[in-house]
Amino acid sequence: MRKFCFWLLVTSSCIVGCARDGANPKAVRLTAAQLDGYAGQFQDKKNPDQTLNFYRTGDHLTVETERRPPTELKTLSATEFTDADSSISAWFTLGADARATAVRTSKAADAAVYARVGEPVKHEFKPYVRSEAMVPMRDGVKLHVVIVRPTWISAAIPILLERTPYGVDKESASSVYTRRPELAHAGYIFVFEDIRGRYKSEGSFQMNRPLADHSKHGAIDESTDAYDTIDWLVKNVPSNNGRVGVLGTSYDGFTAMMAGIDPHPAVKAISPQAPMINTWLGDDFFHNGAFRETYGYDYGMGLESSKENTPIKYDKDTYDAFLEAGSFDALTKKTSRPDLPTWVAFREHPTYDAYWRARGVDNFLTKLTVPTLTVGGYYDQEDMWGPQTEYAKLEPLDRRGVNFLVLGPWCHGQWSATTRHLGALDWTQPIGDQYRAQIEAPFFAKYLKDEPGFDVKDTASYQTGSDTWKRYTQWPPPAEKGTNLYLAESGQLTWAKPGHTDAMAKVSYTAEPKNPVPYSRRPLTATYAPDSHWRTWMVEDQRAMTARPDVAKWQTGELKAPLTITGDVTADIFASTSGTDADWIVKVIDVYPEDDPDPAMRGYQLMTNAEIFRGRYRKSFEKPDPVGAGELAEYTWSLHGVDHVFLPGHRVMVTIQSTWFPLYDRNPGKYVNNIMLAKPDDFLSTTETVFMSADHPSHVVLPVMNK
Ligand code: PG9
Repeated sequence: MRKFCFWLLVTSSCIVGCARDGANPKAVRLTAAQLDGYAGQFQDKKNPDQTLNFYRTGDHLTVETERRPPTELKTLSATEFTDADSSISAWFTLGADARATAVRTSKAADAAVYARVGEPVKHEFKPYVRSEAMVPMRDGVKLHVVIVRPTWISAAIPILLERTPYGVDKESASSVYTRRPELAHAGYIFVFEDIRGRYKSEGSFQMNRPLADHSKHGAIDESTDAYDTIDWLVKNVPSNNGRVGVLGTSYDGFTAMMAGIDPHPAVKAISPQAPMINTWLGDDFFHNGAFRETYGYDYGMGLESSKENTPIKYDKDTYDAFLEAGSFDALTKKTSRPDLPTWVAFREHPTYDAYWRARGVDNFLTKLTVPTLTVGGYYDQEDMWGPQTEYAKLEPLDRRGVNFLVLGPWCHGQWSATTRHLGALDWTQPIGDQYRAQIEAPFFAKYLKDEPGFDVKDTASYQTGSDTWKRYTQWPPPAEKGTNLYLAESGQLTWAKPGHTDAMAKVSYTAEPKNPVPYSRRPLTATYAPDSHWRTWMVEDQRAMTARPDVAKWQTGELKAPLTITGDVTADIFASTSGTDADWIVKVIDVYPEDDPDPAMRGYQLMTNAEIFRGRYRKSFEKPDPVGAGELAEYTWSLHGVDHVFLPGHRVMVTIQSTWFPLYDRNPGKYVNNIMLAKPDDFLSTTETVFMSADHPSHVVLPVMNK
């Protein structure tokens, strides 16, 4: 979900809603001399690209950054300041001479501390003017747009459109510089639209509205709404050059993609970033049939309880809340709105049926209409599948060489932030800033303004481990074969195929629905709660999970040379269950050495790939069927793309488990027609067995570049 949070864009510590504690803070007055004591440039040592500049303007303290125009702050106490809508908070530490030595933007214990490094630096922010309009669609419904237009450019310039369900009222010159600094400095007409049925737009909202049959007169969907909006914009917004780019992240990435289907002729480029492409196969709501329970619950309530975003709260650890409720159905029925349309869809359409197929954008990508820059994160906790699949669908249709992909080790949408980190992961450089300045801005400059500078031929990827940007002529890069890494006895991983019989080579563990494996350290909160670790759980140290008896694990010895994997990883597992259904979760993990030069990373277990497969769908996603108790079946599924170097001294670990809670609902272990409605008695403790024999050689397929 896209949130408007200034600090998020400059820091990585704040997740959402950075408003200070307590309501209606009162302003107090400080003298000019006191305020001058806060002046300076402050730098986060861990993220040196992040600087905050404070200085006095009249009787106020003002803050600005490279990407945030000057904003006057209210004084709350001798050390605390906030802005008009409490979205910015600053807590200063003062030295003996009453001058600020450091500032924090959050009271959280792990919040970044910015140390004073010099005099404040001022930046140039050229002026934009903001206006609003209601734009008529072909069926008479009017959609609300905010238009932010540069007043410092006299020539006709292109439009950049973003269509969102998250509200556009806060968009302004300041938000444009904050969210898209490079594009704002380059000069575009920015247009933000509330999609149908959201915030100030008319009509009714439909989650991931399916593509309509465009040959039918009056049919509407996100593609036609984009078309009608663009038609109106090019005719009504002064000084536009008749060229439009459409971009956005996540839901807005989906709407950007939809603008590229049967596009208006003025659309010259699109950039779907972390686009939701198919919410049953691999994006937000299900992965390979396993239901993303907390996310489905929170997101459905967040978007469908009203026209505006609804914040979600739990009064306990969500692990306990979902466990005690028993099933998704039971939990939703405890609320006053069990009838939210997406919740009803989860209950009534647990399999990949016509309902979900109609919402799968991948099913409709039959043409590459305009230059397309797709962006995705290897650690995207919401829409990792979408970008990789969308690019792969469009690639064979690309006759002009205009299908581009950028992948990096980002969490959902993190390329918009200025940071070098995701959780404990240190990329050593500000790769989001680099992507925006060196790829995104030149992409739009090329296709909307005919300017030189865009040099991506096909794919750009930030490779972890080596910490370098790579360019590839296609994704996955050609001429590399997958290499099988086999699960072997005594917890070994071997490149050689095992030779043992089934009877000798197997490992069993118990899947216990009463005590499922948590996906992240507890306590767990609402997805977007201020203290949530939703953004970073994919890079969390896995040691607490892999130490559990219900997680089977295998690892290589210490690597003598770097092992580079670039491309798609696949799990190919032979397994049986004592029940009649089971989930299989395979993780590939980079185990850092105990003597790693970085003390924080000693023994760290970093997931590079992970994915779930729900056993009942092993033959078909449309027609699930029970697994025979003891049936030895082969399960093959994608663990997605990766670009990572396991360094010498590290080990590769593979783990298998059968619960991943409450990220995914619990598989009862007993085949029930609709897991959403499973009753407490349906949940069985089952024994899962993984085979490692010559006939049934469970393995992962790694796209090894240099073994
Ligand atoms: N991942 C969010 C989403 C997109 C589409 C459908 C459902 C959820 C989002 O961040 O917008």
